[in-house]
Amino acid sequence: RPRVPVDPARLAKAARRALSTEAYAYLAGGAGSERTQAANRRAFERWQVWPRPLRDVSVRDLSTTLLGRRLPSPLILAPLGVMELAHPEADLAVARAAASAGVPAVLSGQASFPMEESAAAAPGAPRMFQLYWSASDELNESLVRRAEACGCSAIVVTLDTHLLGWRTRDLDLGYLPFTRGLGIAQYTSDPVFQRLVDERARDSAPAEAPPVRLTPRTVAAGITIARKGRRLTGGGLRESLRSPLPRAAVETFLDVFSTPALTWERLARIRSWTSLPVILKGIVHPDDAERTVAEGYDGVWVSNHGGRQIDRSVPTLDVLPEVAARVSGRVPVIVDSGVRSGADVAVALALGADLVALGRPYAYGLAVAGEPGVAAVIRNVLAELDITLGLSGHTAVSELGPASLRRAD
Ligand code: HOC
Repeated sequence: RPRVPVDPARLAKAARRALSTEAYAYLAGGAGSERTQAANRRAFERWQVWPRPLRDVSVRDLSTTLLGRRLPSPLILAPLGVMELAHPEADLAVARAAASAGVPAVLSGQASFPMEESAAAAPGAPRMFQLYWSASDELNESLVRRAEACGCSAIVVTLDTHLLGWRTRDLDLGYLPFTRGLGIAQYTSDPVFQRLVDERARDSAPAEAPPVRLTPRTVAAGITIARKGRRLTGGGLRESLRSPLPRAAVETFLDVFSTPALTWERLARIRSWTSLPVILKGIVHPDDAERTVAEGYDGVWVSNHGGRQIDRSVPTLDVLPEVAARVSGRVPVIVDSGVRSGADVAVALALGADLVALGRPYAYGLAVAGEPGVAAVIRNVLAELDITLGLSGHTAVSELGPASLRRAD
């Protein structure tokens, strides 16, 4: 079994070695000159844990609650798309590893497996669904209803991707994932999406072309080929796109994905589709956090999409205290972007987060060793959080606060 480095920098290097150039670029890359990614990390570097010894910390409690559910720790897995780039078992491996640790997984809207398959891979495990609000509200409704049916306990609406960011690494490499039909399994397994593809194919295919028949397994030949090996092979994938079937699906996806017209008013339609709690992800301004609560949503997720959407965006850790000051105690505050370790989790909690979401490190664990790799990364982050808690003189994550930290000069 491949060794999964404990050190976050060595873990990223091991993932780079395990992946094709395109796959690593997609997972590791950010927007523009990747200044937001760097700023996310710098924001963590500005804080130091301020230890208080001689307190009895022999019993420590990492547990917390989210929307009325007790969780073993404040860690959750952020939704990451196109995980088949990292490993053939993709979302299924992630769902299993998260379930073994009791860590909630947020099933990605850009997943490589339909949400029902991820749910079946980890029955009873805590899970949520990430909705990218597409141009078709009929499709959005269908995705939300499927999420409810497969046991998701909340819908996380991602609000920072209404236009795809300027991803320089992907642009230079030809945008492999989305031009080749990867990461669109939630759509291709959806009856509304199938109908949209059928309509598109009918309009554009020659009369003698076979009728379009989509199944989660067959729609994008690219997906099937990518699952056969760890490394993506360009020739086979390009060949597969000669078929009208994946092309129609990919084109339909690209048609509906961007929704720059989304507003607070339109977002409110989600309330007629589900009674599940709705968490808004991509909130970085305190006024938007305030409005999230005023409009009756159930959680604020402070995120800049891991620095993947805007170059020079505000670092999430810098705005977290201002957001938390406005909404803490009324709705849960979740934060992501730049979290690499258990000590990072402790800092984010001390600055006002109720839960902290981990992204790239678990994708790297997946790339290096599949499900055990994800499990190892989760284990390491939680172990370091526990040690940081104890060494700084706390017995519970709820004790972490501004007094636990000192701002670096
Ligand atoms: C063309 C659709 O969250 C990412 C993901 C997925 C974005 C959807 C792109 O890469 O950050």
